[in-house]
Amino acid sequence: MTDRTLVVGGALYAEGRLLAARRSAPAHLAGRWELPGGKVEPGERPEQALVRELREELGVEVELLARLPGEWPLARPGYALRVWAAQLVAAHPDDVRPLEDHDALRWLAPDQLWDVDWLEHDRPAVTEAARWQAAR
Ligand code: 9L3
Ligand code: MG
Repeated sequence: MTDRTLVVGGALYAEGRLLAARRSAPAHLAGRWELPGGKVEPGERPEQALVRELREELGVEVELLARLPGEWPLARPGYALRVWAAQLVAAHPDDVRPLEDHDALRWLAPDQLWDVDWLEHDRPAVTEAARWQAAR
């Protein structure tokens, strides 16, 4: 039995750009940017949870490409973040909209990765995503 809660995030790429999503809630996270995703539910595999979260939050179907190496503790005690690189299935990046939990999206080119105010604990994941993309 573990009391650890796994949070999964997507490093979602389209046309060489990484999606950053600005949180609208809760208040202490609002305005900060993240790799979209959320909590794994009981009985769910992390990969399934990520596909579900990106469908709920962005209305998109995604294909997971690779688990990025690493797992990062989040500000909430007992929470840890794992991230997968992913790509859109049959959708254009301009058609992706924030449906819940976010109020803005940006597709960041490699030289724009640090233009947004990422949540502290997402920064190492963004670094890993950039490394993964550069090696592709
Ligand atoms: N969180 C941090 N970075 C991320 C994600 C998807 C989530 N890339 C944090 C914010 C919340 C917790 O994990 O404290 C649960 O996320 P959500 O279910 O509210 O998206
Ligand atoms: Mg979420």
